[in-house]
Amino acid sequence: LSLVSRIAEAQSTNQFSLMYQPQLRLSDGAVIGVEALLRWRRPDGSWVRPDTFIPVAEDAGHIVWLGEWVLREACRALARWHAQGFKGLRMAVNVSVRQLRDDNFLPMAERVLQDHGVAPTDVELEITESNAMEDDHILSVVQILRKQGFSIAIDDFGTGYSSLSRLQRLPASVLKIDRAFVMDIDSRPENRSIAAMIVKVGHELGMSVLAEGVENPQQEKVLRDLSCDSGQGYLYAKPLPPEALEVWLRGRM
Ligand code: G
Ligand code: G
Ligand code: G
Ligand code: MN
Ligand code: NA
Repeated sequence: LSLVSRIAEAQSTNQFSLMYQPQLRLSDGAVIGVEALLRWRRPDGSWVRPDTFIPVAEDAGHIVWLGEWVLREACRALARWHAQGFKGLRMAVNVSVRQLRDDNFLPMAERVLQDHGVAPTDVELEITESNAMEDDHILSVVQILRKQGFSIAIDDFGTGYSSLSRLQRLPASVLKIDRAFVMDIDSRPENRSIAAMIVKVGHELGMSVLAEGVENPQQEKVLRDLSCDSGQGYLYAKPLPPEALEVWLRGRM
């Protein structure tokens, strides 16, 4: 059985779940949100990595319904956490460009949020920058989402297809520094310089900048010195199942 055909079967037998990783403001350590990360666990207990199955789901178009499930599941969790008193918590959800290309994306997103009583301002859509973002149709969809109040984050910035000209055209509110540049930020001056440049460019364009993959206090200190706004990584918490995230939040918020 091919991976593609196993994706639909995995959905119907509840093999997909979401893990949540906290995002913190660096100036005071306040929890600003969580990122929902899709996980696939097979009946034999083994995990299929997202880097393996998401590109396949994108190519086959499965990401359209799978992404809708992710948004619904994440909104359901967020509504519950708001009701539990974690006010102001935001939910970041990864969205593939393939989903934005789907004619039904805007009405789908509106309906899913309404169903769960979640406001667009509580949701951040993380989009990995790619060539497809040159596309005028994609740009107009992103503009509409911004007008509706969604926050837009550019994921994995600094790798792949990133370009400064494209960044200027994108109505994004958050820039996420790829963890490749955060990794050796306390020991490699080149990485520190690249991170410093990304923070500067982000702020010049009116964006908030978030560092991915913060693993130790030394990296956190460098990022704070560079005026990076927020961070996410194993230093604070790894991606957690919902129950474990609730326990973590109770100790923090
Ligand atoms: O958490 P992890 O490093 O395993 O995630 C690997 C990649 O999978 C990340 O870069 C992330 O952008 C992507 N990813 C995780 N969850 C989702 C999702 O729900 N939708 C999409 N499109 N990508 C996701
Ligand atoms: O107005 P807009 O939704 O684009 O702003 C998105 C976020 O980016 C807001 O939370 C805002 O506070 C933040 N932001 C905008 N400009 C700057 C800046 O120059 N520095 C910092 N640290 N944050 C900024
Ligand atoms: O969507 P994005 O590409 O940002 O996905 C983040 C990925 O990075 C997830 O797969 C998550 O498991 C992983 N991750 C999160 N925090 C850390 C960290 O501190 N170190 C490392 N090595 N990976 C991390
Ligand atoms: Mn992401
Ligand atoms: Na990503």
